[in-house]
Amino acid sequence: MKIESVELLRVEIPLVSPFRTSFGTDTVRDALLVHLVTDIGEGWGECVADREPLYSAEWADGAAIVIEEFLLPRVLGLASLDAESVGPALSDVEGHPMAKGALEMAILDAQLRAADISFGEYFAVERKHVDCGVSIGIQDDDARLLDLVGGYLHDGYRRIKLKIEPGYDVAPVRAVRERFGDDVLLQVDANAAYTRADGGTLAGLDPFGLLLIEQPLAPDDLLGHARLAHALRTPICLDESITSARLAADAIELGACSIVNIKAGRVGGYLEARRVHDVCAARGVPVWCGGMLETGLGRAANVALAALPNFTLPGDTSASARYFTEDLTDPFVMVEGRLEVPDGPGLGVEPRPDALARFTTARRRVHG
Ligand code: SMG
Ligand code: MG
Repeated sequence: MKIESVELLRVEIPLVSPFRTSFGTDTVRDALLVHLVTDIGEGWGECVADREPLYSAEWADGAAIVIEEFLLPRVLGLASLDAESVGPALSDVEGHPMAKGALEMAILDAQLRAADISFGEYFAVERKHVDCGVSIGIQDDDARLLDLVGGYLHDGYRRIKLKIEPGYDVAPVRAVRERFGDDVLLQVDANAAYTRADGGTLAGLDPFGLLLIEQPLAPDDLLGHARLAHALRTPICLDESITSARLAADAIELGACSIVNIKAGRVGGYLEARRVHDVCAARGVPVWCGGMLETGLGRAANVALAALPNFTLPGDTSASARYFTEDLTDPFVMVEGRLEVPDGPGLGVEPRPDALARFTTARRRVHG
């Protein structure tokens, strides 16, 4: 494949309600998109970097610069380009997995559309549907939280995740358990808001039968997570810490986690994400698909990835309506708590031209 032109777009899509985590509040999904035109057809990539470097070190403006100045020239310099050659071509650039992942996704999409193969077929998945969970932001009061949880359970979501932070942890979990009972699959995500000194507080979650606690401590604190895993009954799941398949293998061997959240952008793309899946599967560690408030483009790829066999827990792969009144693509609609794996060529979805025109805040041709 030969890249003829590359455009970087920014789209801003309002969220149906603010999404508050331990590190900040999002009211819109401000996404960087990569649009390729190649000699075999077009491809789309979505970068999951947020507007500010709060979830991780990357941010959308920075990712655009890195793609234009450092990643694209390496890919354009390849004698023979396909998705498999992207990771090795970019490996001398330190970090920036979300920028790398977005470019690789666009190239993979172009490659698969041209070959009439879906992302799911490329991953060799067998499932046609994936189970949906939903991630609920930090709420100002219990009444609002319980309303939200009740609404999502009524919609059919198969697992509830509550965002937590110091001072907002045991109480919301207790409130949800008291109202909705012990059968609801329930988990929490701290986004690294606790320290090694908080073991006692986190042990307070043990009586509630949670599926897991996600990323309680700092991303680089594998030892702290391993100690915590020994001290708690609730399984530890890592998100921010897992930046590669090798890191996943190390974290498992160190006892720092017994479940892994997989996000392609965090590990440099869907090919490395599949390798994370494989190392976890080989070690008997279940995985689930994380989310970064993706538009329908990223969601399509996530849903395909989540159909791999070791994704045995419901993911943060919610329906479009959980995020947006109107998605960039045709919406992902949940039926009986599941989303269908797209089966069209490539991502199987594309931006609707009218939605793209309305949501685009900036676009710049960086090649061709
Ligand atoms: O896409 O449903 C979604 C969001 C899921 O909670 C979610 N993501 O740490 O797992 C996580 C957070 C990070 C994104 S915050 C903007
Ligand atoms: Mg998380």
